[in-house]
Amino acid sequence: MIALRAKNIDFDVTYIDLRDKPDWFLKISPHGKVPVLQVDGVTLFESNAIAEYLDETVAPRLHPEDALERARHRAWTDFIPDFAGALNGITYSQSRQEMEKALAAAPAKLSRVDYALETLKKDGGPYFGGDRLCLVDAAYAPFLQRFKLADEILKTGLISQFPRIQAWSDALLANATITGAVAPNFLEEFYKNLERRETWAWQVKQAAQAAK
Ligand SMILES: N[C@@H](CCC(=O)N[C@@H](CS)C(=O)NCC(=O)O)C(=O)O
Repeated sequence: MIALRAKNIDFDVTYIDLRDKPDWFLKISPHGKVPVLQVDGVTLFESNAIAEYLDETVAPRLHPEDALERARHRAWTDFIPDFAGALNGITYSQSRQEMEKALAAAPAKLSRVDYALETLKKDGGPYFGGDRLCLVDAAYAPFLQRFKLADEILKTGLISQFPRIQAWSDALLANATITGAVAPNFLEEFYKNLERRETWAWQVKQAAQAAK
């Protein structure tokens, strides 16, 4: 969605209830996951494949022009499962103990991204590749966006331990191309998801509300 928006591409979006996936969706999504993109009757899946297809076919280019730099960007996009896993492990933990364990494990992953921001960032940022939004930004932003919400409740201060990631996150989450790429009921659904998954974050949120 971020890549589509960054390139001003006309598109229709259908949101899927992932707890009740429609048959038509299960037929086109090989592993039953979102996102999928349909182009001229062809279905693409996997965020990175979709983003790269869009990048190769519609201007402006979001990946670096230089092949070596592009490969490094791709590598950092491939690191997403580690990064997202570290943040999601905290967000969706179900007890204080589980949350603290995930919190203790996260810096090992975040410090890698912090290092990448230090070594790859050109022209002082604010984005991963310099002053223009790139595909690495588009790939990491959704996880930073959700973690920010969770951490408003959990108050771990994790991201602030990594000033470069903090600055990056602040820049990404101040960008309307990114913040506008979520469903209209995103906030409500995010909190409902915390509740459904019986997360520690939800318990903390409830306790804070009860104490008011
Ligand atoms: N590697 C895939 C991961 C996609 C993914 O995990 N999607 C999640 C939502 S963010 C999903 O559809 N989960 C539903 C499920 O696993 O049933 C990608 O980047 O497209």
